[in-house]
Amino acid sequence: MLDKGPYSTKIQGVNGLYPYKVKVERYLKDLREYFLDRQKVEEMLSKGENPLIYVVYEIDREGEGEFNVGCTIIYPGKIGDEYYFTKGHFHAKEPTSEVYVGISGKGVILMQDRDGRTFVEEISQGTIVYIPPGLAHRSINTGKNELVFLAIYPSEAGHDYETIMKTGFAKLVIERDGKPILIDNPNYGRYL
Ligand code: M6P
Ligand code: ZN
Repeated sequence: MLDKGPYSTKIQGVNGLYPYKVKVERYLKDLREYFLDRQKVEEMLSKGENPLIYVVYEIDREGEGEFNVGCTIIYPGKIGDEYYFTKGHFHAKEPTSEVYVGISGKGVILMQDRDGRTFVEEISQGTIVYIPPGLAHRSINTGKNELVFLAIYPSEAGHDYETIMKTGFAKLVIERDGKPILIDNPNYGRYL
């Protein structure tokens, strides 16, 4: 029933959606190239520390005009001063947008265009964030609890992870004096 025709599902807070079709777990090991302090990441991994960073529960669809619906849970935590985040991606099919709805916790949606121009929106319970076509997007948990949000996007959008993996985001969200701030990424574009 989740593959075709109407369905309904329920938001389960930190347990995502039920029913759902796909569950994706991302551990530190899956994000080893993404954090600024790579040395710290390698140190942790070599000690057998491989925390779960985020989980996505999704109902994906196939076919023209369909939407994918997903719920992402990002755990609270930092690598050095850098808050836990999602990988971030452009859509493979450029003219597609996405809508996020904040369920609980607090965080930041970092967006950027292909020239590295940055846009930031805060998210918490009840916030709707619209991500227009052409912007890469990453979600960052700046709070002390899980950040939970819903995502709705065209099922033909696709995920282009490679561009972001190579260049990084132009800005990073780190903690300073107990608060989140945006800084320039010293490594931005390094792998171009
Ligand atoms: C949201 C949506 C999904 C995405 C997920 C995790 O739920 O944007 O498409 O997969 O966040 O983000 P990422 O794929 O960048 O790791
Ligand atoms: Zn997306």
